Amino acid sequence: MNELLKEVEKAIIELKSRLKSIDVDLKSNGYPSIEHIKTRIKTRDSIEAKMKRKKLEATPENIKNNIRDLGGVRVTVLFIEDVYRIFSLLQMQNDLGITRVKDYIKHPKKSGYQSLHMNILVPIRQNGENKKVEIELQIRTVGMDFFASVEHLLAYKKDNVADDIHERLYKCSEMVTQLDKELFDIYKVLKDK
Ligand code: 0O2
Repeated sequence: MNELLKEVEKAIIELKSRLKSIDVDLKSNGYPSIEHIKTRIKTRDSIEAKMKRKKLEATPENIKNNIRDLGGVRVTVLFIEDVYRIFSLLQMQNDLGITRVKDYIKHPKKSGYQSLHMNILVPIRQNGENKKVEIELQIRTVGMDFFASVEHLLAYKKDNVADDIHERLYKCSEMVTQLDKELFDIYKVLKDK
């Protein structure tokens, strides 16, 4: 298990460094830069809970084959356009393998949650061997991130939340969409001047 988590940690470090390098290019080409990069390794409690939900024994082999977000990287940006720009810059890096994409921006979740998720095979070196380790990257706007954090705190995976609270939260997500759009329109007006 320690070996596996060490690999995951290295993959996170590598992906973060790629993202920082992308950020340098964004800035030098006059695009808005990345706001924040946050990383996490899934805790042992959270790994065990997920394995329990999947009704699997928590052996290192099972964990490796069934939990695809042992390592997580979250990037926040100002505008939706920046989300997809970073995505396409990552797609151009041939040694990174994007294995799965879930676009919760084009198709928001019932909760109102919006974010672009992808699983990426990241090259690392471990015990003298070249390996690829899969981790999850989430990219979203600062507004979507604000919504996701509050919704996570109040309602995500909670079963005692009243319908009207879900509805009010959903309306907040619509306001975030509106705010993201309006701020981007203003940005474009001033930028294209
Ligand atoms: P936590 O508590 O954040 O660790 P998978 O096994 O990868 O196929 P999974 O894990 O459901 O299925 O994948 P998905 O949909 O890509 O979700 C991954 C993470 O996105 C979740 O991690 C949450 O952090 C976040 N997320 C997904 N849906 C919602 C939502 O409706 N609201 C909020 N606030 N966050 C969401 P975990 O492990 O489920 O939870």
